[in-house]
Order: sequence, then C-alpha cells, then structure tokens
Amino acid sequence: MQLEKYKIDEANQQKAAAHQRKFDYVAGEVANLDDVMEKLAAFNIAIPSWALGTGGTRFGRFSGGGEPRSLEEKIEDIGVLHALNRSSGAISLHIPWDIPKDAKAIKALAAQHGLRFDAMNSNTFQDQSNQAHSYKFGSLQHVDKAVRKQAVEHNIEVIKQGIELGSNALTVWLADGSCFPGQLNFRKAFENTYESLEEIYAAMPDDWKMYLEYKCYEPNFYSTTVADWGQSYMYVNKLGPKAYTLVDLGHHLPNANIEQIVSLLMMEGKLAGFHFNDSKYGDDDLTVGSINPYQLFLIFNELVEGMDARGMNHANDLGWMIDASHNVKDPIEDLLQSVEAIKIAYAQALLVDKKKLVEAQLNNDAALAQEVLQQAYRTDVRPLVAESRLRAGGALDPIGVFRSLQVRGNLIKERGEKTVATGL
Ligand SMILES: [Mn+2]
Repeated sequence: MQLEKYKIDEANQQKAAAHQRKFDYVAGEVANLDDVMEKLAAFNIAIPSWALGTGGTRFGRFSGGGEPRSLEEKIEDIGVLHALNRSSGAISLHIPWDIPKDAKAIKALAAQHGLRFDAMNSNTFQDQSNQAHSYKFGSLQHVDKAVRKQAVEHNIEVIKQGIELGSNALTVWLADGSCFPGQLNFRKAFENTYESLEEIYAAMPDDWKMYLEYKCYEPNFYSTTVADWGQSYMYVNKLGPKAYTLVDLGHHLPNANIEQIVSLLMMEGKLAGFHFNDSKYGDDDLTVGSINPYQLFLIFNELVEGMDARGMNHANDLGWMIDASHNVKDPIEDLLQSVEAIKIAYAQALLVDKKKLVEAQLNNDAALAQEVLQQAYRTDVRPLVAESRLRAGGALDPIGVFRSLQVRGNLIKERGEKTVATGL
C-alpha cells in the first residue's frame, strides 16, 4: 500500500501549533540551526530486507500478521516507513532470502518509493537446499577447498546482483569459527579466510566497497574467525583500499568502548559504517536506543568529530543501516523508533560545543568536558528531528499516523493474517 500524502498533511495539521511552540523553544538555543537542519534532512538510514517481518529466536517465532510475502511487498513496507519519516530512503538486500527475479522491475519499484539499494549482504551462515557443500564447519575458513570455493562464488554472485541494482557495497558477515578448543587451527582458519576474501575482493568493481563485519561469538561459542575490530582490521588492511571494517553495535563483548573503536577506525580511514541495534546482554538486536541511548550519543559524538576531522560527508561517506529484530513489536513501528533514536543521537552530537570541548581537553578539565557532552545529550532535540521530517513532507508523529491510518490492519486485509516474511 502507498500512503497518501494528504492524509499525512491532515494529521500534521492537528499537531502543528504544539510542534511549532516546542521547535521555537529549542531552535532559539541552537547557534548553528541551519547547518543542523540541513544535515538532519540529508541523513538516511538503510532498512534491511529481513527486518520487515517479525523476528524469532531459536525458541520460536510469533508472526504478527500482514507480513510482506515477497521482495516487492518488502519494498512497499519500506516505502511506507520512508513516507512517514523521510529518513529511510534505502534498502539493504540479503541474498538468497531476497533474490530479485527481475532486477530492472525491482529497481523501478524501489525508485517509485524514493529508495535506492544500499550494501548487499551475502549469506554463508546457512545451507541452502540447492547447494553441494555444507557450511556446518564454516565457509570462507573451511578446511575443504571445495566449500571455500562455493562460498566465494556465492559472494561473487551477490556482487553481480548488486551491480544490476545500483548498489556499491558488499557486506560480509561470517558465522565461521569453532565451538570447542582444539577444533580449529586459528592461524590456518585466518589464512583460508583471507585467501577467500582476496578472491571476492578481486571480483568487486573499482567503485565498490567491502564491509567486513565482526562478531565476538555466536553461532560459534569458542572462537570466531572475524571476532573483533582488531581482527577485521587485520583482514581489511591486508586486502586493500576497497575493504573496510563494519561495526555492528551488538557484536561486542559486554561494556566494550565502542565509541573508542569507532574513533580509531576512522583515524585509519577504515570504518565502513554501522549496523544499529541495542542490547542488554548479548547480540539482542533490540530497538536502537531502547536500552542505552547515552552510548549511542557518545558513538555519534565520535562519528561527527571523526567525519569532520577527515572532511567527510556525514550522509554518504559511511554506510548506515539498522540491523535489529522485532520479536514482540510491529516491525514497522519498531523501525520507526530505531530511525528516530538514530536521528536524535545524531542531532545531539551536532549540538556539542566542539570549541569548548577541545578547550576542556587541552586543560585536562574532565568536569567541563562532561558538562559539554551532557549539555548536548540532555537537550530535547525531538522538535528539531520532527521539523526536519515535516519540511521533507513526512509525519510529525510517524507512529501516531501509522496507527490512525490503520496501516497494519490494511496490510493484514491485503496480505492475510498468517504470512511469514523470509529472514531470521
Ligand atoms: Mn549486523
């Protein structure tokens, strides 16, 4: 379904006066208002094709009804999101869950909704029914050359599909590793993986990037062959200028200082971008900002500082994507909340008084440095983010409009109560 613009405008009318009061109040405090509004408008976050259905755990999956049954319907759902928040203008495809049958038609449908194709994601963490060799004991690391070859060829196939869709990045996340001590020779696993990545790297066009994602554990529980940012950095540094390290917020050991990781990867020009989510204990894939919004702000503070230091374009020079799962919420509402949380943290980071912060750092004034950061963090920037949406034609209250227009109810009528989207 496509949301009609006039219905969003009608809903905005009812909230216009209250919004204007709140916006004027905070806007009066922001010295660089035009710059902040311009950057907020440009900042989009890609939605992965596997995030439109209800997520499951290894214990079960409880479908919410009206889930997209095809890639076309997934694109329509992201179209709904983008119409409401004007900040979800890209889709990240997962192969083979979402293989376009007709790339041209899919590209045209996405364009109709104002969407472009972000990074392509390969999958060698599951076996597909038509494949010759199993990934039970790894893919790019496997002791058997034939398995490695199959995994390399799959990644090259994903690149080819991405070229047709106008994507320019490949995200590689490996489940490779081991569950028990002694199972794997760490050095040989690294060497095999590196050799496989080299072959994939060689197949990428010159204007493409490889994003190598790391994860400390799960599904393997003793070792992971790309376990942390240091290991990912070793691979991408050896591979060459088209390879970068991708940070997924949930893929660290508890309490890792992710903002410091981000800062140093950017210093080396090797940060690919982000998979956003939030977590309490492990790779929980919860709604962005639902558990630890202060950490998200501190990460964005480093991102903005680092991008500005390198003269980078905030919106385009790094890859921004949500990688979350929705076990108990409506997927579209959950994604609206995640995008909102990201834009709030970004807006707060744009408000940091950098001059004052640098002074405090040079004077070893830890108290003032904290004051500067928390002044920005504790500013209610929601009216700025809402104003940015309003100016772009989106909704002041995206979830409110999603509910009042009964979007989910209509999707259930259209698609049925018992539909299950492909994905995890
Ligand atoms: Mn991820």
